[in-house]
Amino acid sequence: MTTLTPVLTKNWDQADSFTLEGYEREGGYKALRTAFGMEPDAIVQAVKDSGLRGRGGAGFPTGMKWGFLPPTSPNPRYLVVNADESEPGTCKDIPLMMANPHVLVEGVIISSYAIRSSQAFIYVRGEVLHVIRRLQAAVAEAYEKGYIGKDILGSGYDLDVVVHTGAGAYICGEETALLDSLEGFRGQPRLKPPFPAVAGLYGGPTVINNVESIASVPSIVENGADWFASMGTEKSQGFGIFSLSGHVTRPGQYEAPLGITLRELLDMAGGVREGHQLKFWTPGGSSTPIFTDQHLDVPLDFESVGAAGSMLGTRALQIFDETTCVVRAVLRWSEFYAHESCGKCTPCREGTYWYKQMLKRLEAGDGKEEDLETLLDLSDNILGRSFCALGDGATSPVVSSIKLFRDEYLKHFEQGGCPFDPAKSTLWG
Ligand code: L3W
Ligand code: SF4
Repeated sequence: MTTLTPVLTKNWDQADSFTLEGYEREGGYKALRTAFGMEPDAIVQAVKDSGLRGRGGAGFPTGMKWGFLPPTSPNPRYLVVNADESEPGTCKDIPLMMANPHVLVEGVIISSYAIRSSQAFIYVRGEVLHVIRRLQAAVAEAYEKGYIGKDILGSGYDLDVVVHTGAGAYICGEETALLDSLEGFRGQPRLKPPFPAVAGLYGGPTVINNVESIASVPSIVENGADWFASMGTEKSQGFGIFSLSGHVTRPGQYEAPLGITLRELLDMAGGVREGHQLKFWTPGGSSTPIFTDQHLDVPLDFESVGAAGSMLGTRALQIFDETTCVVRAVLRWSEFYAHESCGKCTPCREGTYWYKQMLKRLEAGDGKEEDLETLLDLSDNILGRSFCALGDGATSPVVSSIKLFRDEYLKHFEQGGCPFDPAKSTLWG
């Protein structure tokens, strides 16, 4: 039986967990002192050896990404934290920054030192004003204590950290759109390569990592790469925050080793809401193909979820019981993608619009079986043909729901309307 491994979440139940005092009482900023006793390259090596993979969705090895920085460059190096959490269902970075902002700040300082950068940015989603204020306060406390600024702790190392707020566009969570936005332009993805590690912010070599990835670094420095690698699975090492939401008895954040199953997580969370059964769920947010109760025992690691036909993504486990109309859920997600499509490329700009139009019609019962083939054909013209991952992600709920719940789509046409009573599902307003 897998158990929880509270590291990033360990102090969340304390009233002052977000203050410098509360964080230091739990051993916070010890890792920073340890880090300054190490060569920067040794920290990069430790992160490589730990097996830490990006926690923002793609799972790219963090230490390897840091290793892509060119040894010399005429431009300064930057560290950028992607704190633009906006994926439907994804809700781990925002509570992490609210409850424990200093673990991110400590991670930023250590990571910047490791990659030899003297300027870091934390790019936060603009709507979460409470999080922005909390981060700004934590950064100010760290400046005052001498953890950020000139000659940090007498190490001779200087660092400045800026908390920058976005303006509420999901696309700015795509790393290169984020960079455009940070530079003051409209946020739209850039062509890759060059990857940001080579030419990123203001053309300088730039490491961009998710909040949770950077926040995991202090624990690796303090406890060692082997400690981190001893958790999780062979290729998906360490722990991660699993966010359970929707029709679950105790929704919330469950920090556990990668490889835990939904069945185990549901046991900890009191199960699906009383009197109901699991119908479908997302393993990693709305951009990952949906699963059903057939997938309760799939280990939630990058490889196993991939082999079962989805993606681990951001570990945003949205739980839907039998009262939920899958067509309606997919329509809601598709409306989101159509709204957030940045419009730069045709397959996504036009395709997400047509998804929305068609699904609206189908959900209302005004459709026929051939429409499902049209939806799949449309998906073929978006997936792999879009400029960035937003377009690809938009196809996931559509294609997977047709595959798993074709009969439910057909029922809508047969009955000339939605067979579900929206009042019975607590999810729809
Ligand atoms: C240097 C190379 N760097 C890859 C870097 C690249 C990036 C990272 C991963 O999408 C996914 C997406 C969403 N030299 C490199 C290299 N890199 N090759 O590695 O890159 P990539 O392209 O695999 O993924 P991505 O564009 O970062 C992220 C999925 O996550 N997702 C989204 C969640 C949304 C949020 C949110 O709301 N904030 O996290 C959920 O599943 O669909 O597949 O840094 O530069 N040769
Ligand atoms: Fe913009 Fe969508 Fe194309 Fe990405 S896939 S560049 S979000 S239009």
